[in-house]
Amino acid sequence: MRTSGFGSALFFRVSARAALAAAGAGRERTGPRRPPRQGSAKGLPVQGRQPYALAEIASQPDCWSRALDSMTDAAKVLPGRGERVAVIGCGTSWHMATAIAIARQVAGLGETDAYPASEFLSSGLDARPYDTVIAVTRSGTTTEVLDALQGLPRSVRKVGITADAATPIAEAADQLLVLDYADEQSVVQTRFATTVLTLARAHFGHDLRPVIEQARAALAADVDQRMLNRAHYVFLGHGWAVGVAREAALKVQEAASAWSEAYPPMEYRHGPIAVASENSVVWLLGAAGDGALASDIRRTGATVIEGEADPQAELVVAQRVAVTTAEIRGLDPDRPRFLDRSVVQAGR
Ligand code: F1P
Repeated sequence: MRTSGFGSALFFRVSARAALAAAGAGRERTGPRRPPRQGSAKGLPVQGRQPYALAEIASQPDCWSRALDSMTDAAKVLPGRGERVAVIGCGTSWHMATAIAIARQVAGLGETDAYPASEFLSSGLDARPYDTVIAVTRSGTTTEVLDALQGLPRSVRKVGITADAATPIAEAADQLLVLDYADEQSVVQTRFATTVLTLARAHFGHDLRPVIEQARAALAADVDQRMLNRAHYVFLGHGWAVGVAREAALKVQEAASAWSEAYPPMEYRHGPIAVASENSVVWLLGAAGDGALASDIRRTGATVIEGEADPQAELVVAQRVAVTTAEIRGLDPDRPRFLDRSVVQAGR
């Protein structure tokens, strides 16, 4: 086994086979690890405990710091300058893939694309001459992600970023980055996703220390009451924050069963603004948009939130809005309706 100098399994680089051995797992596929069921039925409120998601959201600055401490090892696995890269995932992991791909490309480190893993093979994207394909998957069990990796030629380096090495991603990938310290009990992903993003952004040269401080401040502050329990949420994010905006919208859908959308800011006036009303909250992540956009949106009656922090720190606030809104609505934010930790297709 090739491991990092950390001397622990908290964050390490191993060959795929060694990862399975390190986790004490056999070769057989393991099912998704599920949080203990405490509610009376799917989607019903859970009495007597705080949602796991709240503690997981609050732990993000610590997880991000831990990721920064492990950058030397991460850099051995993450792609170097000039490599042609695709980043794939499903759901939250796809949105993080989008943010990572745009951030890398904008940093001038090489061509980088992002795709939903479910479209990768069917659209013939696997035929493009990628040097490295990175699969982001907290569970390590998502069928579309595993299929996409397994369909690639041997010449393509396959990197898995996961929270659980004792899963099929260990066989499907050539190399793993394991962020088990960022794994979650809640079905709804928060800290795993943002820790992956932290790792990638730091690798691309972003300074994450101020972002960690912004997130700590955001966690210490009260949530703006105007953001809670609204009928309609819109998140606007520019550049790599397009992926963050989509992730914020997904959190609101998953945790709070609320209607949400996400766009690049300058797209919003090209149609979607027609839906906005006094029932809407429109959130410009990282003060996205030109000077006139916010006032154009205000004319619809919508509440406009002009974020001033780094979009990744603002995502922490959006996660809190989603979970708090779920609680107001009597929903269990840890166990959204019809969702499980991962989608494992029948018979696989
Ligand atoms: C991906 C995912 C989650 C989503 C839901 C189903 O999981 O789509 O993002 O919230 O729980 O699974 P993974 O491949 O990152 O484990």
